[in-house]
Amino acid sequence: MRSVIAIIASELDIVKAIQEDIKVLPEEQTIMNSPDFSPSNLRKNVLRMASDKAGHIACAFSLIEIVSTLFEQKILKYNQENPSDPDRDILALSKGHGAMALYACFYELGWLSDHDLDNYFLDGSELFGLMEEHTPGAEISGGSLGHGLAVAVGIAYGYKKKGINKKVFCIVGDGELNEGSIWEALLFAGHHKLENLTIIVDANKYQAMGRTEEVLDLDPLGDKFRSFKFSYQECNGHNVEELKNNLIACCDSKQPAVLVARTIKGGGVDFMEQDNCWHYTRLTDPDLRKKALEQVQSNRTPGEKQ
Ligand SMILES: Cc1ncc(C[n+]2csc(CCOP(=O)(O)OP(=O)(O)O)c2C)c(N)n1
Ligand SMILES: [Mg+2]
Repeated sequence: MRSVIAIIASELDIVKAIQEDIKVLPEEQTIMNSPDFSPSNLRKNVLRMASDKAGHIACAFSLIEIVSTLFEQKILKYNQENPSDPDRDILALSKGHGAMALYACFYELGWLSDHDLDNYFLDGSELFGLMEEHTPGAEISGGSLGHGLAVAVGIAYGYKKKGINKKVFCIVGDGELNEGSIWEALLFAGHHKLENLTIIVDANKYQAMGRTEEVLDLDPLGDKFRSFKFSYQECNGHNVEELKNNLIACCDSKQPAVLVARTIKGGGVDFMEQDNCWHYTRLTDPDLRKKALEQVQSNRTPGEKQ
């Protein structure tokens, strides 16, 4: 049993951590693992988290190669030993309902524990179904769509003003681009020439209730971003090499940059790719769970015909 002093000391640590914006790592996270950011492994982590209890699986799956590239290719600067390292870059997941994709990476880095993964979305868990800022590695809370980009833009603006040489990445959904607040944040970023900002659009063509082009069409998206003074690129959002090259170009840009990553919602599991019900639906059927895990473990390329 832990002594009273140990408990008080650890609580003081937590208070200090909050004051200094340092996040406390799980106790068992003393030995640094070598992270496996392969898409297959990250999707496996997502399925473990979701199990039969959480939805938004398809929303996390379309993001997997994007987050894998950011971490594996070291496009994003981070310190595995300290998620709050002052020299780190910032990654803000504005489409916070895709949190499992990022939590899958944090688990690989040892920033989340086995207990965290297995209790995801359960009562009393530290990990809710959306992006939670108190989580080690999470920079913002996200879930109310359209807000995360404004926070990321504010951070990028602050860095630029103070001459701090750090990059800010923000991932938004294509449906999220329907939010008016997104366009206000873009206007501000373009006006202030925030070249330290890269926005990645997870362009999976769907949102919660249907196809984005039917709900509120974004076309012509390239013209819109360019007119807001952004450099604009597009690529296959499931191709790591393309993502890497385009993200490097975004970081080198002298303007704020946007990369539209064309993705498949539910990418990696064939029955999810064909049905937007997997936006919310939980994987309660054991046969479907088995099928999903088999496809993920076989490293099936999103969109590949069986
Ligand atoms: C302000 C706000 N309105 C509505 C919702 C409900 N909602 C959750 S996800 C979602 C669709 C988002 O679509 P998209 O950004 O394309 O993400 P995807 O699910 O395709 O990954 C909606 C409308 C929300 N979270 N926030
Ligand atoms: Mg979408």
